[in-house]
Amino acid sequence: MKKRVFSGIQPTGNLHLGNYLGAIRRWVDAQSQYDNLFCIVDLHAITVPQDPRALRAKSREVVALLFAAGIEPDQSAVFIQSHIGAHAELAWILNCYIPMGWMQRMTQFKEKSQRQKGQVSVGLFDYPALMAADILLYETDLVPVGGDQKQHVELTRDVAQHFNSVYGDVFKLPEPLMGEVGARIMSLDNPTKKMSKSETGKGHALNLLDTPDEIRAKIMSATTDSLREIRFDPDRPAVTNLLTIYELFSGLSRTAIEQRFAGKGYAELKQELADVVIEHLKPLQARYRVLADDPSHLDHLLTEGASRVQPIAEKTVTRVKVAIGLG
Ligand code: ATP
Ligand code: LTN
Repeated sequence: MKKRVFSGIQPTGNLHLGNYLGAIRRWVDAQSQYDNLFCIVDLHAITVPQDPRALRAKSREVVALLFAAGIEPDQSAVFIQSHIGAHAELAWILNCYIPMGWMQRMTQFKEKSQRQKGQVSVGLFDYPALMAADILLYETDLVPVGGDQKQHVELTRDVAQHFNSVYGDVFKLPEPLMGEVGARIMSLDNPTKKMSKSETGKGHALNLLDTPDEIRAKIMSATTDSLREIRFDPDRPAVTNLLTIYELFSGLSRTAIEQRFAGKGYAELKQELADVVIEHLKPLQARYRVLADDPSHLDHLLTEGASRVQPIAEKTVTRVKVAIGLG
């Protein structure tokens, strides 16, 4: 029996290199080892205001990008969260077992609620309960995510443990799965912030669907420091971020990379970085265009994904209801 992997991605903004290197590429590389479920989390997306048409279009775009990046329908079920009613149902139940204090500690909520210009919704505060439901519904073993989501997976474990201690063995405890390199790709214009879909500044993120010219322009104007030497150094986040992206795309070792750029300047590093990023994204973008041109095929893949996961989700909800005395 293969271990089960579950992960989610929000259909908001533009997918960027942080999403790709921290999450999607790792899902693709490991998919043959696992039983994989990948969910487009549109119910999470509505924790902040969304335009209805854009949201539906983005969900399809993300699905097409996942397949274009190499997710294989025969190894991985890809589905949309709102197509499976059990996510919201279990989230409500878990809500009632999560102390307010646990939620108040979540750093993502603190950051996102500060950024929110209008009202902050209860849903944004409750986001981790829905994420816990996503994971626990499918008896997930492993949750491959970027470093920003580790705290949410830990909360998921905590609520599962708490629940099991009261009601017996209802939930399986999941583990987060993170890469050593690339778990936190930083913004190009501010290397103290993670690259994020919700930041809209022009030079902030490298998006998977950016044209070669856009990629090169963004990399060439990325922030650096005033030192000369090109090397990996945690005290120099800007150059280390560029080198990390280079490392992940080139497959070279850190020593080899530092040797390659010894005595060279930032302009050369940036040119070479732009070359590898553009080269790597070219086939992905070509596959994306083919998939995006065939919406009925995408819908077919989504229906198939949903029908594979639905029975697993229903079984869990039934077990939970029986355990707590509902119905
Ligand atoms: P937002 O910042 O608007 O919340 P996001 O860019 O974090 O969005 P998500 O859809 O929430 O995007 O994340 C999808 C996956 O990408 C998650 O596994 C997340 O951990 C990972 N991820 C997001 N940003 C980065 C980053 N800068 N570096 C590495 N992984 C990341
Ligand atoms: N919160 C995650 C997206 C997400 C997720 C999940 C990831 C929703 N449900 C379940 C892993 C498992 C994010 O913002 N990246």
